[in-house]
Amino acid sequence: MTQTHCLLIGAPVDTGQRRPGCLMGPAAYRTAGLAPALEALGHRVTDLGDAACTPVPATVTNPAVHHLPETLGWARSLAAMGEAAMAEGMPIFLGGDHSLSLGSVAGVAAAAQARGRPLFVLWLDAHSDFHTTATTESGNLHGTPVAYLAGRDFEAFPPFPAPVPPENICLFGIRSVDAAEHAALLEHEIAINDMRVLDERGVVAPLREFLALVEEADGLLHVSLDVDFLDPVVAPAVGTTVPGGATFREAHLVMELLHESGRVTSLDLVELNPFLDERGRTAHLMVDLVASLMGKKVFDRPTRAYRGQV
Ligand code: Z70
Ligand code: MN
Ligand code: MN
Ligand code: MN
Repeated sequence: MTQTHCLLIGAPVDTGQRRPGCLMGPAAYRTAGLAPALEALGHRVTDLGDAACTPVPATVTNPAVHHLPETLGWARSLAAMGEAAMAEGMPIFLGGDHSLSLGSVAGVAAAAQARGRPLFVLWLDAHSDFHTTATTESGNLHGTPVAYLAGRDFEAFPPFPAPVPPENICLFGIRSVDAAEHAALLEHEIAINDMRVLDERGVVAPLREFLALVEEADGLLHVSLDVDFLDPVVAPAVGTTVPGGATFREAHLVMELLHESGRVTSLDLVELNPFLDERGRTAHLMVDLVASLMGKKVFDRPTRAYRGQV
């Protein structure tokens, strides 16, 4: 099995929404044994510790937006750490709320651009996170990173390095979209695999279609895994639970297909709120999912099935 150098980047970001607790995320992943789980699969792990935040003074027109200087500060430091880590191996960002992706994906995109490789983004989430600083009504910047990485107008933030073309973005699992996001998504050629699609087609066909595009373009693939992609029955440790999410088995299958693709070059783990967890079960599930993404499986295929070959 190929060994990956995994670089863990703690991102205790709590400013992209209003419920305290996500800042405990990196500690929860470490406590749940993320590093040993990766090492058990033969990977090399370097824990870079937690990023720091120096607030960046700034304002935007929309008065709803809150904690802008802090969120900008996190984005700046995470982009720098992410870009540097891409030169060493595979950055894994331990969130922290989803506003951390305003930085993580920017750093990854800068690294991809420097290598002359196209970047693809798989967004595993209940939400489309397609607000701009101008359209968000909640003012919660965790609802904005897809718009930023797609290159939409974004006040106060540095221009996104090499915006990701809409055809390279895949939203997967979404089931909560605000009106302004809905209207904007219709204007972009972003693949939208909402729950209606996944119920009808399952997770395999739509994911394989997207992975085929990555393969064809010889692209790098960033995966952003929001805990609320999962059904709250199996993953209760999130601020806003949205019913009807991915099951335990669907989520593992997605991770196994991603591993088989051999294309994933960076990963965000976001929105875990350990304060809302039940005896660490959500943190442990997230660690298990990362293990599946990094090659953990019951058997190597093909195996003998009852009367025939799989
Ligand atoms: C809504 C907003 C959101 C969670 C992302 C929700 C955004 N679209 N919520 N992740 N839990 O406020 O912009
Ligand atoms: Mn999200
Ligand atoms: Mn979400
Ligand atoms: Mn969320």
